[in-house]
Amino acid sequence: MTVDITTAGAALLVYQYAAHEVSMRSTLLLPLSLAACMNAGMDGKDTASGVDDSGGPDDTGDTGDSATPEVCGYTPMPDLDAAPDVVEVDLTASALEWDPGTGVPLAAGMAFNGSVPGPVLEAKLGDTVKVHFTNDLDIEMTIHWHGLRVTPEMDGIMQMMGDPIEPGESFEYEFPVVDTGFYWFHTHMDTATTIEAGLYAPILFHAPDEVAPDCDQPMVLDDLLLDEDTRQIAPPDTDMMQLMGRLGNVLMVNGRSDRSYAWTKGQTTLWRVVNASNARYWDLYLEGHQLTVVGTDGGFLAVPYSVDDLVVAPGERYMVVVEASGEPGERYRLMNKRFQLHEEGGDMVEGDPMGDGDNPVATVVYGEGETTGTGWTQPAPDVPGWGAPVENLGHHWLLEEDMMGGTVTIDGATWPDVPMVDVAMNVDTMFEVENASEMHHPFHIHGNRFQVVDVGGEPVPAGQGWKDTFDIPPRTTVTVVSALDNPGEWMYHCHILEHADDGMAGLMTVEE
Ligand SMILES: [Cu+2]
Repeated sequence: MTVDITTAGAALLVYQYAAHEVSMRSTLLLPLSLAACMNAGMDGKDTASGVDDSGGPDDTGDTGDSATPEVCGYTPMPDLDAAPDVVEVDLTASALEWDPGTGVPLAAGMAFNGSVPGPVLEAKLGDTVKVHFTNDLDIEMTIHWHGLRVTPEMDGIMQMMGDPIEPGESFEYEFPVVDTGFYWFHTHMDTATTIEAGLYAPILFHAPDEVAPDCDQPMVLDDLLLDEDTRQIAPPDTDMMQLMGRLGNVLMVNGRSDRSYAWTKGQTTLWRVVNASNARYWDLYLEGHQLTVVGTDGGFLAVPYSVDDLVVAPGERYMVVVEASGEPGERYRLMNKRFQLHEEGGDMVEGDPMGDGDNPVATVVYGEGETTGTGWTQPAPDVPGWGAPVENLGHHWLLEEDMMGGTVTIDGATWPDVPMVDVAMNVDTMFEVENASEMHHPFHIHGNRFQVVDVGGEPVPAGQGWKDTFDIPPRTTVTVVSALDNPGEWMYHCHILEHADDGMAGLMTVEE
């Protein structure tokens, strides 16, 4: 008689998962903040232990085998202020050798508060956020609160702050919470290197009436380009590869290539997805499940919609509800489809180290039993009022490739020579972004929020959400509208980080 190793392995898996299920069941019944405390360390902390759990590639202790699926949840930064309407946190950027799931810690790794992604900055509408930031790295840096309508001085742009934050120095960031939804923060200097190294973290701002779903899970997507032999971050590519968009050869969810998540049939999961990749557009689907988009960059939608797969451009966010319709004991892979970054038949060769196929990026593992869940209804949408172009054209941007210069220009120039755009505050204003190049560019505008109303001559249905980062497909013009309620001087740029670092950026003044 022979022992079926596969079956034995499965039995072990079920046994290990049963232990987790107890804590997960409790999580389902707890208020959000307490659940988050219980789950502390289930998320980012794992990645911070890269040095001690680097057992090498053969150590399958926490690999995609999913021997120990993680309980849903996230780690918020501890609030140091007892006042109910103040969230005060300590934030430090430092060097950290973290393991992306290859078993080899990254010598050039960096992290916020010792984890990748950094811990969640969590607050609610109306709070005041105070961040005591310390730069423990040996490079100058700033932090950008991506998507938040803060003041220019707090926005992490050196020109508006005065000076960057020098090594060893501190900076006090402070801003009111005027937006709800899912955002992220990251460094804003030498971004292709520092965001790649791990300096990014989620921001979760709750609406006052928000009811926690059974599972509230930030999902930070990123890819790393590692040297095949050393498994260290590869040295800079050729200029041409930078120009084409540098795609990585390791795909990570929440800082690891081997995440697995424990689910119970019947639960409602809210995935808060952000793409922190340098250049990669992700196209996600979960085997056997449907994804329902309930929110975009700037909060919840009036009309949620279902998709088979979800394209997320660098810098963009989506809030997605996934009903746990799988079967107890089964596993389902979260897959990424290859996204064509360049136009089909374009003048550039498409090159993705991950190949042409679909790649597994994480696993959902169902425990035994079912739950009816706590039920979840999304908070009221904060709906933009247009749904169509408006009369007043603020600016028409033109994005063009300068192959000779090895760069992508905006209005014929690169930073800091792109002409200033001047517009008036509190006026419904339309902007057109014309992409005359052969590749996609994710366009990010700081300081204000926008609604996409037209893509390539096709009107976008009303009821879509707020956006601060939107894809401009090749040879396409995208029209967005904003009331521009946040005055000041704001940067706008391509969120392909190599493009931004190379000067695909400009400034817009919103006059009071
Ligand atoms: Cu670009």
